Amino acid sequence: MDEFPVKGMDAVVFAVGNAKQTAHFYSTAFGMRRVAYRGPENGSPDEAVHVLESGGARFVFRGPVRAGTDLGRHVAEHGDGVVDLAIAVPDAEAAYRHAVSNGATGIEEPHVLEDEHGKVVVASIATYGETRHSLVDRSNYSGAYLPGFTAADPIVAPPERRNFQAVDHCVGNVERMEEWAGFYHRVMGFTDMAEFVGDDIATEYSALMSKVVADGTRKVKFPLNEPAESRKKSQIEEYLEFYGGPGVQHIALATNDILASVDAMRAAGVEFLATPDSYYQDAELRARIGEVRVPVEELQRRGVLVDRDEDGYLLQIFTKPVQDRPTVFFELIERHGSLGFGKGNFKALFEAIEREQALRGNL
Ligand code: TYF
Ligand code: FE
Repeated sequence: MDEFPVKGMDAVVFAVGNAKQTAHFYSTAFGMRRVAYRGPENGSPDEAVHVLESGGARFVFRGPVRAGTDLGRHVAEHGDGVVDLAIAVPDAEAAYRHAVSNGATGIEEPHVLEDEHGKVVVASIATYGETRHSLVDRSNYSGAYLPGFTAADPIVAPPERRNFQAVDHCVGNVERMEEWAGFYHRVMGFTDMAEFVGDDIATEYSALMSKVVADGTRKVKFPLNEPAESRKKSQIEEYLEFYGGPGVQHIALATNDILASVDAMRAAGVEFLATPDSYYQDAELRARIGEVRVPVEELQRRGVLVDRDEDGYLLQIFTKPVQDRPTVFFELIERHGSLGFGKGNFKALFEAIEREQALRGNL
């Protein structure tokens, strides 16, 4: 029996300086639809919260409305960032008890939120840095998000085609990868996935170590990065310095047409990392990736990366950081069988990240 059953990601919750404008950006640039709101108008005097969706992916943006709040302190310290990787569970009470009895720090005891649309049970535990995991059971709820929120109109008419339909994985930058992998093993019964970047690769070009923990069904996947010694300053070191400690580095969003999504998001002003033409001309890579669903020239035109393993292939591309600080960014990923994370692309990807790091004067 699964000791910590999960249903998937419930939401990615961000703390931001201005939730109203952030909700606008994710509506117009990411093509998300606003579905719910809570703020001073409906019983939340200290913060405004906008809830946006794209298929099964749900982002929640919290912004301080007045001076002197802890949310405002969080934003001042870390900049815009992720405060909660909320996990959907079938039993929040049982999940919380399991976590806490295995060493997790409880933040919120299980409690019931109720309104005319039903009830939601929520609890939360601490993870790396100031990040938390809420454990959410919304199986008896039909409202827009949570009790206390009202349904809200989209900010702009959402595009006919979604740019993404689910959260594929959520990556944390930490100081001690093994310690946090152990936390997920112990507290949530997660296990390691095959992808592992150790010291060997680290010193060559990546300046990081990385491993992936996931629940038994592989619906919730959390890669964890740790800075590694190298000639240059690690991109993870840069994150830790500018975020002010451990936190969420990137959110990968699953799409079924990465070409259309990149085109739409780029046209709306989202900046993606560039991939040099040499990547696509590399004979070894061309041989390894074989046939994919579109001509390689289509990938090259947009800078989309390809990786293949024994199960299939994946297409992926990364945005530049989406706020002034070089911290949180996004990935679009289109999977065709592969369960990996693009290990074959690490060299090209990390070189692209380092070009940006150098432009910022942080390499
Ligand atoms: O999630 C992953 O593992 C991939 C690759 O700093 C990656 O998206 C790993 C580390 C990193 C950026 C991307
Ligand atoms: Fe990723």
